[in-house]
Amino acid sequence: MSRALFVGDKEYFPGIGQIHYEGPDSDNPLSFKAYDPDRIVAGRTMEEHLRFAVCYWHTFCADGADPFGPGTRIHPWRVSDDKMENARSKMDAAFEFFTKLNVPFYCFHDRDMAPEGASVAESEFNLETMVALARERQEATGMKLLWGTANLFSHPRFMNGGATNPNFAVVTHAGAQVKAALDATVALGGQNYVFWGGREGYACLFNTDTKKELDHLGRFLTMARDYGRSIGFEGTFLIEPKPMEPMYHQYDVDSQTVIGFLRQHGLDEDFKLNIEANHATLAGHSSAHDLQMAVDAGMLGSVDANRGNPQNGWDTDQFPMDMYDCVQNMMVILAAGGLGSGGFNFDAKIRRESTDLEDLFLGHIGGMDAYARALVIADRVVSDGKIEEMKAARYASFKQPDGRRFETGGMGLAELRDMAASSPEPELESGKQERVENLLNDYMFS
Ligand code: XUL
Ligand code: CO
Repeated sequence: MSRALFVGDKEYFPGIGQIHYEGPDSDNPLSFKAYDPDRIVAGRTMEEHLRFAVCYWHTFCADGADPFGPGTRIHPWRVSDDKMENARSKMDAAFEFFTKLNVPFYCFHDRDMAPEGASVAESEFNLETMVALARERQEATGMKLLWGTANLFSHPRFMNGGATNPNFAVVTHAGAQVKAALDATVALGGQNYVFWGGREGYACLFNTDTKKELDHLGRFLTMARDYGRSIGFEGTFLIEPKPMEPMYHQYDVDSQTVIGFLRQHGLDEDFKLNIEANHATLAGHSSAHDLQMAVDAGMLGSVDANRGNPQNGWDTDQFPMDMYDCVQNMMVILAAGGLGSGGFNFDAKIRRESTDLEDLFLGHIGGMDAYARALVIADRVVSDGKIEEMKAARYASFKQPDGRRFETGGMGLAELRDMAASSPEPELESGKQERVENLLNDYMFS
């Protein structure tokens, strides 16, 4: 059954139809060259593997404004001075975009979808009103919600943080927003709920009680978990690590920091990680590293797919297109058995200088094709098994009886010492880094 590509009498992206797979030989920029939703790779369709999501904030809210100048893009869904009327037209534009792009999922912050009101109750009412409309649109289009979240960083009251704010009165507002955003996520059948630290961090150690703030964060997340479960949220709670921006120090620095925090607070059964490529690079890691750390802990939840700019450390949120990064990320994800209830959310924005409405499509098409290509290449790497075999061979000594005994706790430090003393100097064993890197190029380009 073919579905209407937009609702009502206004089409926000005229002249653009549904984007289809046309293959690598097509010269139509508004087509997929690699992303073929029904193509089977490693036993699943591309759509099932990649579970692409469009984010509301960069795509429909951000107009290109930066600290040096105002927005450059005109949003045709800004139709009046009435904020709720704009929220409705924005939603129509959003669902038209989702349908035309042919993605299965979307993600939103409460404030992306519904404007803040003059009171907590009015903000809740605004969100409930928009959620009711989103539900209708989801039913009409088949779109699903990958995750919802609350914006605890834009309003001036959150300048010193939300859950970690030194002022309890602000913490209550953070609680009110997260409660409403959880209600919204459940009402929309959201498969996950995300906490990104926002301003959960600090600027100056002299005026900050870090222990207290981190304890408050643990308490707050526990309350959110308990509330979510009490209203029937069965999905995964996700924390999205980021080391800085906007705060000088953010508490959720990287995968390993967050994993330790979740375990310390007994939250590791309900929470996993949402790894954003550009956040990992801000932390001085590759995104594949942060993904691997999450996989090793059994806590990989979802991905915010984007990239930074290699020339600076900022969170530039560009669309992914660096194939080495995409392939390395997909290798980790595929070897781990996939993303489960997570997906690839494009937390990415087109550049300030990209001012055509069509550019929103081009950015997403490029990102989707990049990860579709990466999936095919990663499948080649993983199913061939050569790189994995080389990795395993480096640890072969732990398959021998003494190595096994060391791993399983059957040995003390003194015995370890005696073995060193009674054995010849270990032979140098090459890590063969160049060999595996060359192999990766072979998989990518031959
Ligand atoms: C900010 C960021 C957020 C989260 C959701 O850097 O990544 O958009 O993904 O709050
Ligand atoms: Co993000």
